[in-house]
Amino acid sequence: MIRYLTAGESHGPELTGILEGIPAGFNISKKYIDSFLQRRQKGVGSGGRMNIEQDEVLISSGVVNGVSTGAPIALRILNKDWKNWKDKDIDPYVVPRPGHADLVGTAKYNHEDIRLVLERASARETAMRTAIGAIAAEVLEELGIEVIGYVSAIGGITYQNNIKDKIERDKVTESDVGCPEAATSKLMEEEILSARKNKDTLGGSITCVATGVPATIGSFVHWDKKLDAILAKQFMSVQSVKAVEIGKGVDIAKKFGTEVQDQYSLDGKKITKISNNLGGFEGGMTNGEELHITAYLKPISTTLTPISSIDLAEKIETETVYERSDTCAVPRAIPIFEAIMAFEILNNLLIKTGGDHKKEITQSFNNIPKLEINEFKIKNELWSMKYDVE
Ligand code: EPS
Repeated sequence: MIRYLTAGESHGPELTGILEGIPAGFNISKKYIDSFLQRRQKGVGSGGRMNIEQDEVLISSGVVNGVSTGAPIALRILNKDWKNWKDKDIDPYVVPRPGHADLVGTAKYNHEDIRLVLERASARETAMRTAIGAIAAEVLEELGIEVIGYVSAIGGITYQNNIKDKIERDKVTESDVGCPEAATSKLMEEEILSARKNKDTLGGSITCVATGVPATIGSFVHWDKKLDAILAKQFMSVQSVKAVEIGKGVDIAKKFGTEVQDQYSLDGKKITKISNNLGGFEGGMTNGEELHITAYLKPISTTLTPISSIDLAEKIETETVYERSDTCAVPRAIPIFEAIMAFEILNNLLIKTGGDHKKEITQSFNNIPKLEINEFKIKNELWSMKYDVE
């Protein structure tokens, strides 16, 4: 229902995006999008580039007087660093960083300098994906749906919480590493600072929680309609991500069935669950619980300490040469995951509701099943399965 394309190089003039399919009548504000972009630039572990960029979005079509018109939305984010690059004699870049797209990307496109790969492979590209998803997040807010991300691990320091604990956005924002618990935040910050001191890099994990998402979004009838699978693909597509977990997926794989199923009970007319180990999905569909997804990011490939590589020009073994980068990109990546999660929730919600204008969408939204016992039309009588196969 909604789709987008992005373009832009990390040190080129600008990032460009086109978002199509946002229905008419929703408030879309530059201020709201900019708040996502600003959060993407903050956090302990950021590199020197973030002192240069103060990202803001320019909306040049599809939103008039602050309201979506239904037409494609065109977005631009200017790269302030461009002025430092446009007249520069750029040093050759001939030693690929293991773990980055450098080596394979250069072979794939037959480039004569590795920089052409890193320019597009760079996580700078996520600025535009964040802006696009922020629009989806603003639309979802009008329907009472919110996505909150937080840092759940930095290196070996993990924030241990219960999946039923409520995550408060203020606590996440107050923390310089994006972890809602002050004591763990401090340990995470120390871990990043120590990695920087040791000329190394660190990864970690970000968990996103979506509240207010109705049940029955996504589908079990075909593999490419399963919403948990769609979200896993989206999360996986963010630079550095090497694993994605839905709910407590990793833990429950080690336990018995009777220990981990989110068993049903009745709360008046409502069917509720005693736990949420499955992170809000059953059979690829939302089940009315909070959605929980965690992305695990590897440490950044650009390390201040040289590691073994190959000089592709001289064709000899050598060591990597340092290129300015972040020590740990996890804290500032929170809004990226919030944005892409919001995008796919909205996309799949619109597949369900249809509609070109907010009014139509709100009406169908209110008709989505609430998993109340009276909604079920189960007959409880004998029946047969007949097909025309003979
Ligand atoms: C990145 C390298 C750094 C990061 C960059 C991602 O950029 P630069 O090479 O200009 O120092 O700061 O992230 C961003 C610029 C951004 O906006 O997120 C990389 O190689 O992936």
